[in-house]
Amino acid sequence: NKSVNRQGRERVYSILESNQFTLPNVDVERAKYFTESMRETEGELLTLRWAKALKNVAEKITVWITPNQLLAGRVGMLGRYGILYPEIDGDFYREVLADLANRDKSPFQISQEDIKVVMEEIAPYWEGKTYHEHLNKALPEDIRGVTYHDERGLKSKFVVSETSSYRSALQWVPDYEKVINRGFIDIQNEAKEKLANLDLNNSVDLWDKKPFLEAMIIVCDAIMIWAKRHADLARELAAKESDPKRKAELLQIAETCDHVPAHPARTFREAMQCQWFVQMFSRIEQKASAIISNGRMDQYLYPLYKKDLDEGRITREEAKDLLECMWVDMAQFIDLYINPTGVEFQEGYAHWEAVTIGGQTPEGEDATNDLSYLFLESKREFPLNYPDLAARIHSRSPERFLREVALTIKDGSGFPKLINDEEVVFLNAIKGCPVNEALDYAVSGCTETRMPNRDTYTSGCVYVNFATALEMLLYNGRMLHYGDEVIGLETGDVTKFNTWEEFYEAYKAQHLNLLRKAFQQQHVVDKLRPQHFSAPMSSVLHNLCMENLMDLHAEKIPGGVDYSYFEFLGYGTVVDSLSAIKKLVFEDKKLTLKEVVEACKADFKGHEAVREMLRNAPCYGNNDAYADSVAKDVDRVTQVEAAKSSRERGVHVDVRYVPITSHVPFGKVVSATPNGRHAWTALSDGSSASHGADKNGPTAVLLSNYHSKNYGMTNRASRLLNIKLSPKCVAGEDGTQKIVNLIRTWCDLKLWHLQFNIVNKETLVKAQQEPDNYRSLLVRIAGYSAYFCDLSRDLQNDIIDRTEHAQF
Ligand code: 8X3
Repeated sequence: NKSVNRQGRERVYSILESNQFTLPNVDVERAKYFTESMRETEGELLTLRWAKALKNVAEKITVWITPNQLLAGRVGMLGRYGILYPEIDGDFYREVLADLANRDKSPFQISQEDIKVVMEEIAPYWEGKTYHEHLNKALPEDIRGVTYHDERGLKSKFVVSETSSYRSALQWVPDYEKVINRGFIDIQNEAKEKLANLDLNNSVDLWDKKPFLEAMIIVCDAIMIWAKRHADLARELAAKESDPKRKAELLQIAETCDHVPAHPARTFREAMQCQWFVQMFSRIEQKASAIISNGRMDQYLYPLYKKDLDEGRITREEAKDLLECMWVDMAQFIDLYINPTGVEFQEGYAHWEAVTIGGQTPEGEDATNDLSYLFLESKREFPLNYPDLAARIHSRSPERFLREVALTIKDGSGFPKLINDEEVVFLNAIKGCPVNEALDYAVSGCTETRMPNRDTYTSGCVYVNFATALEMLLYNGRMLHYGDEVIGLETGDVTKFNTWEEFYEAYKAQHLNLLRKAFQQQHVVDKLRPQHFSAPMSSVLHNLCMENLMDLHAEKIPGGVDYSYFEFLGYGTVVDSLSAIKKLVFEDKKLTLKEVVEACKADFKGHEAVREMLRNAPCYGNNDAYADSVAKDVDRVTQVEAAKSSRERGVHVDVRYVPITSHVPFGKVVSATPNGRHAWTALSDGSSASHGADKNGPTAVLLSNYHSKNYGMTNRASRLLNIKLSPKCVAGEDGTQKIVNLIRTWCDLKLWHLQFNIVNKETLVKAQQEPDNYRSLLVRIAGYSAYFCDLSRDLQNDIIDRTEHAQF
């Protein structure tokens, strides 16, 4: 979004520019060698089969060193690439692969030979075995009815959408620090020792623990073999290299890969390479949400960074170069969605490999250090959309940190997003995490957090389109998009309700009906996940898995804290609609329900005056007590039901308001709503106000968010909050200070998340008209930034239509 200074960054720009806007390729090797091994091991413990499959991949997959790179390792061909996970959704290949390059959202290319490999060597094995097929068969008919819109479950109904069949788990953060400090030989020795101490006369030891520990040993071998192959490749390339500078770099890469991740890292460079191997190998292991995260990089890298600086082994600029080398290779791994719902929900090549900075130490002291500032500096000077950067803020965050965060936000590329310790630490601790671990959380996704040795895996969560509950109320259990099909409850003729109480009771019945179906769906998902997926590397790095000798995909791990999230979609849309009806129909009696329904049915054509009245009713996002109290009650009702489900299922069932890009496809099945929203347009996103409804500035947005929260209840997690500001209103020193003040207010209010777009409407509209001149314009979507021109027209319009606050 600004002109950048390339001096000193020739290396990373040369790598970036060789592929930045190219169409990503599908690389089939991971799927091929994974499948090859899985054919051979049927009947064995799943964790052992998975470890053997990973070893087969590690031994056979092509190894790469990107030209000019200082770090070795990628898991696919040169350029931008994505890989396949047939165990999840291989049953979609027939429908999707041939047309991948032509789809309008997140296209990929795949060669004809590779399609042949997939269709002949990979897909046949998985036929009838994929997770998605099993889920489609296992869901009871009434749950399927709100989930899918066809027999094979290839099309979402966009009412109660499951997301588990395009990812094996939600985001994850491996314990990188453990590998950096101990190395895989030591980690493997721990498994060997446990194996030696088993009592093989005991059936559990023999049949469960022994194969599990064998799997742990094999997976450690796998990653070390893979690393060693990079050392060999670097030496081969060095032997052929004529440029002495590059030759020396390649020899250094060889030496580094000989040492890590097998042994503890001795230098910052080795720590970076070790982390990169673990990160990349985790992508071979499984598809956890949209890429696993980087954890608290400014914490676990700091000791070796400081040591190298103090001992003169590295300069600050060289450290930054190494970090940026990681960013440019990270930007080449593109999370590939085969499942069409995944494509709709994760538009613009979504990714959230969050790097967490700032926050507190496990002892509760401020954790900010020189590396935290280095990450912010790098983001300002090299405004790439990778990695996703998350700043943890707490009540004692130093002024300098907030100022540098504000300066980075002002650059307008959407970084960093802010996560509030004052909310997250409390919630993690109250749900059973030791407080020092709760203080040591890392950001893992759009807005989610993880404690690498306390959290357990969470299934891809359910997205509930609550704007459809409104429609089902207006049309007696039906939706205009789906005609006469009864999808919700038949609550009767809506125009017959005489009081707000009767009307709201009927809304709640529709709302709770969807919610109960969502929880039942999620319970089936939680039961099936461990039958289909395993994660040996993530397990060997998790203290509780190694204590209990259980795979991290197990349904229950003793000592673990289990979360099960669900997404509330259309919060602003629902609240504004209810608030308008309460005020205009039942209190002021300016409209009848019949008039509202007729206007909505006609998408307000010929009913423009009604639409104006509806739009001018009290709206969420203005610090308006009327609308905010409706918002608070809808959240309360949702949490009461979630608490019930928590008790039934023994997991923390928590509401989140995190849309990614689902509010666009969800809006496409929802006709006009009583807040004056036109049919088939986007719903409100996350916990943000409806488009254009928030008219009182950003502080009022924060206050509405605050007043609508139920702080006395705990079945809550992230509330994603987007705020768009005009560049002018944050210009200069004054502007920086205003952002700092806004962050302090947000922190005091204990809101979970905040992120900004700083861009003018005119710029966005121009970018739509002249995409070639705006290729590198980054915008904030939902927990990640993407290139505006990579987005569909609908999503572009959604961003254009978000309220742009011009002053505060
Ligand atoms: C983004 C949302 O669904 O992956 O973090 O948790 S989800």
